[in-house]
Amino acid sequence: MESALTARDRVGVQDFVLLENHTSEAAFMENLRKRFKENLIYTYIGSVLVSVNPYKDLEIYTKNHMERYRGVNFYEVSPHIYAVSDNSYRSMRTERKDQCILISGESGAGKTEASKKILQYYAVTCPASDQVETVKDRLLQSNPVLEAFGNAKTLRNDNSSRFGKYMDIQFDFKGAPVGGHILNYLLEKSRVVHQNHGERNFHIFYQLIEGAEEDLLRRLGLERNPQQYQYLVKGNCPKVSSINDRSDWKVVRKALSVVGFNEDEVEELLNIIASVLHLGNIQYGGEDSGNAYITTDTQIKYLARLLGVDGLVLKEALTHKKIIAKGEELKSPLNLEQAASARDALSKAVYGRTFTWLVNKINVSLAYRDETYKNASVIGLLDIYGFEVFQHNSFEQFCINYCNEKLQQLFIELTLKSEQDEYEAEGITWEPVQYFNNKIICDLVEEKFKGIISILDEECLRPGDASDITFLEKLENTVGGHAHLTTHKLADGKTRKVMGREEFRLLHYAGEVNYNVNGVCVRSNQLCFISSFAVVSLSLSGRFDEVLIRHQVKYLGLMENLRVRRAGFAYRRHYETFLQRYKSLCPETWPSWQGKLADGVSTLVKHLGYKPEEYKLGRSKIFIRFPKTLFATEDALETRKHSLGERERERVTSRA
Ligand code: AOV
Ligand code: MG
Repeated sequence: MESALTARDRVGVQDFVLLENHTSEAAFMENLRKRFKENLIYTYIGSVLVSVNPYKDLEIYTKNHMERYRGVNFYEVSPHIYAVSDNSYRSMRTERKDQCILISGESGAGKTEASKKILQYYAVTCPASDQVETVKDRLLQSNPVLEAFGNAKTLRNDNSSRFGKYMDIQFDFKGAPVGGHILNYLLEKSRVVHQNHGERNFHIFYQLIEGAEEDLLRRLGLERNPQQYQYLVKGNCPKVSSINDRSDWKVVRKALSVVGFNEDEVEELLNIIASVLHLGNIQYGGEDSGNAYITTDTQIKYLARLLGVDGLVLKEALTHKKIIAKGEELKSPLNLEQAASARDALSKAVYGRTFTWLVNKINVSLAYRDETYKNASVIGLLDIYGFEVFQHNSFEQFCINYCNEKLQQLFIELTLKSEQDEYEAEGITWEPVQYFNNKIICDLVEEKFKGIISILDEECLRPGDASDITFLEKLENTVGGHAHLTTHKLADGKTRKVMGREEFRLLHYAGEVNYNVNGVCVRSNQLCFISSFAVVSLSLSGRFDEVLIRHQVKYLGLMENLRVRRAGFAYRRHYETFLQRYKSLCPETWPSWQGKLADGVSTLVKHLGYKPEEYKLGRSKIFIRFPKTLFATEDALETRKHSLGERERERVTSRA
C-alpha cells in the first residue's frame, strides 16, 4: 500500500495552505500541475475551492460521488464542488443562515458548469416530496431554457453566458427545495444584430432553424438555413462542432414545458424569435430625397402576421421617427443609415424584453406557493459572464469586465473578512496581511460624479453636441491622470501613438483592456448589482497551459489569498472533529474521551508532542500553525491504521 508521504508526492496537497513553501508561486503551480495530471481538478485554499477546467468528462459527478459528500466533514474528503455544495447546505440548515456561492473566473473557465453541478447535487441529495420533485425539475430545466436564449458561441467559449445570473434556491424547514428565484443582469443584446467573426448569435435561433418541425417553420415563415438570415451570418459561423442544435432544440422544447409554458405561450415565444430574424432581413432603398423606404415586402407580411400588427403601421414605424413639436406629434422620415439602426434597435429591444418575460415566467413557475414555506432558507448561486478581452472590445465588454472587477472585490472582502471574523470569534490575535485591493479600479468606474459611468451618464443626458468623442474628451479631462486609465492624449497634450483615437485603456485586476467608445453613448445602460463560499475556476484546453494558468493564479489573487490564510494558522478544526479523527493516537483519548472536548484535544496534542508555538486553542476549534505538524499527525494515523487489523482499522477511520 502506498504511504501517505508518497501519495502526497504524487498527487500534491489537497489544500494549498498545506504547501511547505506557501509563498512560492512555483510550488503553487507544481501542486496544481501534479493534481491536474491525476485528474484531480479541485484544490482548496481554506474555504475557497480552486477548480481547473479539464475540458473532458470525468467520472466524478455520479450519484455515488454525491452520496460520498453528503453530510461529511469538508476536510475529510477530497476537494470537490459537491463538498462546497454540501457544506453550504449544512451551514444553512444548522446555523439557519442564508448562504451564497460565488463563482468567478474568466470566460470558459467552467463557472456555468460548476453552477449546474451544484444544482444537480441539491436536486439529487435533498429530501423530496411530490411537490418538491416538480420544483427540482423546474430548477434544473430552467437552465437549458435560459442557456438557449442567453448563451452563445464566442471565441472564448462555445457555450458562453451572455447574461449574469443570480439564482436563489429556497428550502423549507425540512431542508427540501421548495422554490427558487432568478435575477438576470445585463443581457448582451447587441449580439442579436451583430456578431464578431467566428462567433454566433444566441443558440435559440439555430436550434429553431435546425430542429423545428416542417409545419412550424412554415407557420413562422422560416427556411431551414441559417445562412438566409442577416442576423445569423455576421460571424460566418453557422455550425459549431461541439454543438448539436437539432438535439438541443428537443431538450429546450421539453424544458419549456417543464418550466410551465403551455403550447400557446411557446408558439408566442417562437413567433417573436422568428420576427427578429425577419426584421434582420428587412432591407432599405434610398429615395432621391435621401429618405429610406422598405424594399422587402415579404418580411413585412410575415412580421405583420407574427406580431399581429398592421403592415402599413409597421412600415411607417421602420422608416419614420416621431417628434413632438409645439405639443403636436409629427412624423419625420429617416435616412438609410437611421432606418437601419432603428430596425436593429427594435430587434434588440424585442429580444431583450422577450428574455425578461422568459425569466419572469420561469420565476412564476418556481415561486413557492404554500404559506407554511414563508420562512424559507436560501442558498444563492452567482454565475456571471467571465472576464473577457477581444481584439475589439466595446461597451458590452466594459460592462462584463466591470461586473468581474466588482465580483473580485467582493471575493477579496469575503475571504479576508471571514478569516478575520473567525480569529476574533475564537479569541485569537491577528495581524493583517497586505494585498492588492482592486477597489481603486471599481471606484474609477463607479464613483459618483467622477467615475467613468457618471461621466458617461452625464454626457448621454447632455443636450447638444454630446458624442462618443466628447465623452472620451471628458474622460481625459476628469480622470486622465489615473494610474489605471490611459487615453489617447498624454498629460502634456501630445498624443499616444499606440492607442486608437476612439479608445481608452483600463488596467483591470485581470489585465489591460482597450475599449472602443464607438456607439457607447447610445448603448449605455443602467447597471445593477448584488452581493461564505467561493469557487474559482481556471481556463484550459486538455493540457496544462503554464502561462495561461500562471496568469490567472496571479490576477485572481490566489497567492495573496493563500498568504492571508497562512499568516494566521494553516489549519483549523472543530474540537470534536479533531478528536474524533486522531483519538486513537493517545491512550487517554482512546477509545473515547469523557471530559470536555477542549481538554481532550489538549491532552491529545500534548501526547503527540505539539510545541506551544505550533498551535492555539480557540473557543471551539484548534488552530494549527504549520502544515508539517498536521502532516506528522496524519502520518502517525496512517501508520497506526497499518499496524492494526482490518476491523480495528475500520473503527479508527470511521467518522462521527
Ligand atoms: P464559463 O461559464 O466560465 O464561461 P463554462 O462553464 O461554460 O464556462 O465552461 C466552458 C466549457 O468547459 C463547457 O462547455 C465544458 O465543455 C467545459 N467544462 C467546464 N467545466 C467542466 C467540468 N467540470 N468537466 C468537464 N468539462 C468542463 V463564460 O459563461 O464564457 O464566462 O462567459
Ligand atoms: Mg458561463
